[in-house]
Amino acid sequence: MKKIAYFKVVLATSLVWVFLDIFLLLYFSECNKCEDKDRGLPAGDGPGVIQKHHEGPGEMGKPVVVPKEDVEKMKEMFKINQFNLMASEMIALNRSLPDVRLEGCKTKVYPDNLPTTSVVIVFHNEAWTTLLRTLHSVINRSPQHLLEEVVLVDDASERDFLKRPLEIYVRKLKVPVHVIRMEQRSGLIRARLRGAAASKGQVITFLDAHCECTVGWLEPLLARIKHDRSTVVCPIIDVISDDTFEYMAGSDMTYGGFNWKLNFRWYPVPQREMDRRRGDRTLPVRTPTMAGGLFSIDRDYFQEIGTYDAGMDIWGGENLEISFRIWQCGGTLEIVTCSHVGHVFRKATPYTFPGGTGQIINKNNRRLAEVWMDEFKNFFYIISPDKKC
Ligand SMILES: [Mn+2]
Repeated sequence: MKKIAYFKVVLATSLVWVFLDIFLLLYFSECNKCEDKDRGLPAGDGPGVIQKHHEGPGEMGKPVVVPKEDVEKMKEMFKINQFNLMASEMIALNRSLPDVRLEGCKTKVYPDNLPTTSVVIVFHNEAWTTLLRTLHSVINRSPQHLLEEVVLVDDASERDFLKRPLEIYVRKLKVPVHVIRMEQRSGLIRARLRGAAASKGQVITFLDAHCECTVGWLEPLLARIKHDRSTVVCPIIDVISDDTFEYMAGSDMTYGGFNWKLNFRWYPVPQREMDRRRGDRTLPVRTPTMAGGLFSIDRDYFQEIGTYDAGMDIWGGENLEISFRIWQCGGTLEIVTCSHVGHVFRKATPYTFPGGTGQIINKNNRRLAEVWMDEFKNFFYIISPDKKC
């Protein structure tokens, strides 16, 4: 009889523990308390997020397949950042990527004494996982002695996880990461200028907040600037799918141009530029304009050319403005084909601007035309007669 009583006590205690475990599991696995606006922040930063073994979703840049039962939820979450946030949350913050460089790039040797760079990243309501994946890829794929620091500039985000949780997270990283806050929504240009002013590397590298740097991305950029500090350099921008987060190599056969509406456009690299490089595709391409999100520039040269047009608002036109400025102030703008950085291209902007996007881009483009285009500005006004004030 004593044995049975003993057994009952053991069973009862075990059951209590089992129920407690189930309760804890259910409580923490369901994110009951998450508000919609805080989506994008994973439940923790434990081992599931930083992966050591590269077997999880999205590794080697593979597309992520969302389970059928989650498709409706996935579509809802897509609206928050205009990319597949659910897929992004499934991928490790330090996922592996393929080496997409041309064979000739993999064996290039760069000088030891390259200038150091500060990486400046502006964000506004960015998702936790895309921002942190950008950061980890910068830190993990840059030689530490070349990376002075990372400066994150928060352009007045409203999401709580981008406040203190972000500051706590970046403290444990092996590279100094500073978080700077704009007091009010200031736009890309003024936020970048603030980040640049707060940084100290000889080179300033601007990146978007949803990028992934690949192996060997930094050295070829810095080598060009060391060779000639009036050279402003862009990597090849690879495409990270906004639907699946698949990593797709960009082409070294396109460069930046513009149309007379002053929209940035990609065009095939012309034969004269192929000839100038004697057909060697691993050599940098001179490009008329840059896409804008990703480039490196010598700090002093940036000052000499007068930085950006700080009168431009929010976003749009600033990439052509700085392109025209570089060429007309005696500099050179290049796409360094041995440097690859991925960027999540979106079909729609998730950002809202006071007065609407159209109005802001028109204003910025008018400034661009009036300052840098002399009589060529007339093409712009003929194509877009409503833009003239
Ligand atoms: Mn972007």
